Amino acid sequence: MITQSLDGIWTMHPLDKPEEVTTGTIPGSVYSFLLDAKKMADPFFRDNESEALHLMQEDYVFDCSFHLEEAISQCKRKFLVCYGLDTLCDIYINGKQAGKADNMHRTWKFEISRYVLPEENTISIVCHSPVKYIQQQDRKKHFGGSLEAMRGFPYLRKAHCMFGWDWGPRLPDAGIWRSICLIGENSSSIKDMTIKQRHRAGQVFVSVAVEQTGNSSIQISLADPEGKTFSLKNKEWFCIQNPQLWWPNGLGSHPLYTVTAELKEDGNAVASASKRIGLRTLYLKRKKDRWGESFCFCVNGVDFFAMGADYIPEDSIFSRMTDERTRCLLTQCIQANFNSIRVWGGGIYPSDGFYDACDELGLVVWQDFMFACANYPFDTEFENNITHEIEDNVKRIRHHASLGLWCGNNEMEMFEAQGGFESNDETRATYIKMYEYLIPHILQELDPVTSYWPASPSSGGSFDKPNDPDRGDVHYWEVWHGNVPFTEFRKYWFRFVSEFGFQSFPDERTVESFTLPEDRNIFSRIMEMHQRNGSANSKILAYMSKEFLYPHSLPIFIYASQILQAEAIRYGVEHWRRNRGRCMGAIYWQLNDIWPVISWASIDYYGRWKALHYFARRFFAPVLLSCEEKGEREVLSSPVDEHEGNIPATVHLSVANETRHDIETSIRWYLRDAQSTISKEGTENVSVPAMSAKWFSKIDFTGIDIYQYHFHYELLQEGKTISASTLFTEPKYYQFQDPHLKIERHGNDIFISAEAYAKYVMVYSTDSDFLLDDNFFDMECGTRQLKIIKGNPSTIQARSAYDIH
Ligand code: BMA
Repeated sequence: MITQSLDGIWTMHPLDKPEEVTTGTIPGSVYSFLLDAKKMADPFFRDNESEALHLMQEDYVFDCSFHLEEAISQCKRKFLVCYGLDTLCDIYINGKQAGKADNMHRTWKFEISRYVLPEENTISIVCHSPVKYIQQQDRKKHFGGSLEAMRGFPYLRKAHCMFGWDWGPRLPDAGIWRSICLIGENSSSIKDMTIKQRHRAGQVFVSVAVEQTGNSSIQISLADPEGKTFSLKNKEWFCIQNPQLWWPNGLGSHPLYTVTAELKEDGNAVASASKRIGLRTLYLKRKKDRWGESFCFCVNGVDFFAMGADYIPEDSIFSRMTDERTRCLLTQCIQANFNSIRVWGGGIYPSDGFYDACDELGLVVWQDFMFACANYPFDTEFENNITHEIEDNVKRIRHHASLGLWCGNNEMEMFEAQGGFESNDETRATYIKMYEYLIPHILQELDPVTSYWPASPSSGGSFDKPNDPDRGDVHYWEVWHGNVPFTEFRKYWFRFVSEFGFQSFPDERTVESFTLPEDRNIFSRIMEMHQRNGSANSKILAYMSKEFLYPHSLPIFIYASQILQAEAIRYGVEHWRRNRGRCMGAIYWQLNDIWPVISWASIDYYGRWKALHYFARRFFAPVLLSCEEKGEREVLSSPVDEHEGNIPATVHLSVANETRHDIETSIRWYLRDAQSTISKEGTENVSVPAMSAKWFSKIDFTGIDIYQYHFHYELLQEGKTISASTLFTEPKYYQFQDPHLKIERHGNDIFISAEAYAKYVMVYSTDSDFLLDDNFFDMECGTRQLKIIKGNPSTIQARSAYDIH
């Protein structure tokens, strides 16, 4: 097999305006070509999105000429292989139609032997307007779906969120979004390669099955992580002694083995394929228990608590999502101690680079199929189309060590059950066909090993209470969408929370990137255009009014909104980790952003960490000391009740140990006032078995002045002190003293000192981005040392909860 890449320089023009030619780079799109050529305004700035959307009313043609390489020209059969065509495309080689495509999630392979000429050739790909198409189809018959997306979106196998979402703009771009190449084949080629594993004590058996077109001899080799190779026979079990097992982040290392297959004719290699695998067992474990039914991932026989967030596409201009950028994002998941990530169904099946990085970093992937918040026009053609899509992606992804679960769709079982998105008996019948018949049948054939879950959330399928708190996974949105206070999280012991979230504003400089100075008011039209969830800016204010004093400047408002978000999510995660065993996963909504926007993300479009990401680094730490406090916030909702004088002030400490080692350590606690003066203290030696959570001291301080005293607690862990604090009242009522925060920098070391108790200390710079080993933390009077782990700011400042007024 010989490959000739067609990536590189192409031209593009609107179908009916051949004179308007733009040169650009493939993989690329209408927007990427026009943006690179400075022929369109940045769609992320102010309200430019509308103009950009308008451009997609047209059809566009992408052209390129190529010289067919001699080696391919001599091959018997020649193919055009497109790894991503977005979406309604007609493909012409030398003016003759060689193919058609209608699904951006598929790999398209067209035989072009009879169209291609020995030397000079042209290729044209016409991309038809996705907007016109969905509008036409929707007029014929409407299928319900997410209201933030354009009507008719379920008609196209194109990332749904390109048509708008409650965090994303309507930028339904078109183009050649992944690589494109020519392939020449003479005789044999590898059709498929499947790899199986069987685990025994101290041994792993591996079998590789290579399917080929032709009768070449097959050579298979296996290289261990150190590069030592072994040769294997096709479809026969090979025993690996002392296997190096693959573990998720925090549980062990992530060694990878490489399987390579070669087809040989007369001693020459005519085709080859190579896949990296990890030796592990990994499945979704469900067992009836006293609460209902468990739902947890089990790796190499060890049940673990899944910790992570939901992933959405990283950029509305898809060709800007490079493997390097993705790896950088995933590395930041590891920096926040994630062991899992959920790929949400309204975007794309990520690139191979995404899964390679997850394999190397130890991130277990919950992989939705690309169906979300929609009813689909299911007929034979649609069935065929999605069957190919599922086959392509399952074959591409199934061997990855990181693949933890295939999931049918996002939220549709729940919406069908509730009658949402215009669901009816017909859509429910389609639902069952797609997610409980078609997909499981394809998986039975192509990947019977990886667990399958029909929907997120689900309790197992067939509309049986999909969001049941006692079985399956849950999307819990009463906090936020339902406006209930985040203290509600503690009323639930979900078995696995795959979505729950809280919005915040991104960094000031991110806001500046899409606004003019006059737009920088949270209720301005431009700010609201970058807030796609109804009137959520006022929702943030409503939640904030319960926690903080009114912030008088935009920077302080942004800071307070980020703390609010981080506190809300921490409140839930810590509770679920304390109840480890009953709950076995907390995946918050959402990791990242597709554009600069106010959203639930913990890392914004520019890669800037919100307070939540630093909080995640602490609340997802393998060893977590947390405190279930009861005070004013937890018990009383109205300030009127303050005067009744019976507000409790109790604490209950817990350690969650998500490591494979027992730990022996000690806990120290203090009751302090705003000057950090200690009025009570205690210590406790604790031992916590591996993979468990344990409750410790329950201490009652009821009667103290809750506006003056706070609880400070520490865990000594491997020579390091992990410290946190809690109030018994809302931060707005606590009588903070000015901590006069001071910063000194020596190289990458920062020393921050406080003259009083400082809560939510944010260390920041207005001149550049940087990352610290900790931020948005609480500190008592004294000095704390921090490390810069990325960036080199020229000025550094700090603020704390005292500054919110
Ligand atoms: C969930 C997701 C998304 C959505 C998010 C926030 O339901 O599946 O569809 O963006 O909530 O509303």
